[in-house]
Amino acid sequence: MSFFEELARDREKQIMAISIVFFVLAFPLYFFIAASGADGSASLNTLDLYEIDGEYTFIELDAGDEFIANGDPLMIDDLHTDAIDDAEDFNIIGVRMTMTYTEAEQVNGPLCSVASGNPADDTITGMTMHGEYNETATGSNNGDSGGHTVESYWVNTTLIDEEIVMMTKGEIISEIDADGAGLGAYSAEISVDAQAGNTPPGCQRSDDGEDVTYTIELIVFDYDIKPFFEVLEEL
Ligand SMILES: [Ca+2]
Ligand SMILES: [Ca+2]
Repeated sequence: MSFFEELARDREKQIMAISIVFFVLAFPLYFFIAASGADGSASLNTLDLYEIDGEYTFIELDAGDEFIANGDPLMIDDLHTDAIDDAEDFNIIGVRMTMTYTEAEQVNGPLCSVASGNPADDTITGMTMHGEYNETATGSNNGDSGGHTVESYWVNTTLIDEEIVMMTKGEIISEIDADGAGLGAYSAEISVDAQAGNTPPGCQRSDDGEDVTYTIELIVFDYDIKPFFEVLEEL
């Protein structure tokens, strides 16, 4: 009786043959999957030279133009990333508030048309707040006009500024990926410390505050971490 005739009759041999075929197919597949999995985690944990290739974009969260009275801060509350479509898909690494302002002082007196003096600088302070991350920056209108920006980050921007780093891919991601830290509530505050300028005889100056135009934007950083040698090959 030939092997195949035996196989056709013997149930035990049939099971054995099926098992052999199964293992012959399954083992290479198993090792292939195991190897590719090991490779993936190895690239995350292997110390190597990498280039961080990224791009900044800004998403407006709020904007306005308000007269802010001296010593009476403007509170900007109730800002939330829920108002932004697909916010959870963005790597929100920080927030920035840009402020621009002019100078308006009132002059009053019989001799103002002769000599009205000069305005004095106002100090404008902006603060952004998001969870535990608060940042403050101060600017001056220099008695005329001006502007300044306050920026707050919750990732390592120093690393972003480096062109080539010697780290593991996992470490780089943990430093530059916000991992959801940019989601949630935001608020801001702008205050004006107004100063009235000098007053020649017969003319008075007063300064009630200042008109401030502001924009609050989320800072989004899209990145790609490339092995440095791959970058070299591209050149
Ligand atoms: Ca002033
Ligand atoms: Ca003013």
